[in-house]
Amino acid sequence: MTSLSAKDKDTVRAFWAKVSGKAEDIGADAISRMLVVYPQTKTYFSHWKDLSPTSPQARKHGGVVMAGVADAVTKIDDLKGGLLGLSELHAFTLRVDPANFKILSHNILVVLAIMFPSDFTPEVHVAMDKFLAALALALSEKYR
Ligand code: HNI
Repeated sequence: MTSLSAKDKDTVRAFWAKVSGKAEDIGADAISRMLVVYPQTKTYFSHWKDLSPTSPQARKHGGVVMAGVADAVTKIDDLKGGLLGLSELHAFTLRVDPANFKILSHNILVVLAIMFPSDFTPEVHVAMDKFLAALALALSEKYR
């Protein structure tokens, strides 16, 4: 995986500062799309009452996940170290197949492109893609 350059990190921080006020909306749409487009991801949320795109639980979980992304932005210089606890939770307690981290990252990128078409330049696209890939890798750290 290509690592984040100092410039990529600045780009991620600046873009995040612009969009973070909409974090819950971004997360809710990304989770809803993930459940519709990649229905195999529904297995992890079988305890929810409602798995539809308008599910209040999906909305709430979108906010939770994006709070995790916001935290990761502050730990961008050491994602592996900074996210060990969250990795451990997903590996040992939630037992989420790490293939799903890539799927969610893709859905987050799609939503960012739709919600912020003028800010989502190719430069922002590549920096956010690298950041989400590094985040997914850091979350996979505790699996072995
Ligand atoms: Ni994830 C809980 C962050 C990807 C399934 N997840 C959390 C929590 C955070 C979080 C934060 C709450 C932790 C706590 O309670 O202490 N998850 C993230 C981040 C990503 C991610 C930052 C990637 C960008 N999680 C995924 C993926 C899946 C997933 C891809 C499955 C498809 N996560 C879960 C489940 C829970 C969870 C399941 C528990 C939620 C619940 O309602 O029980």
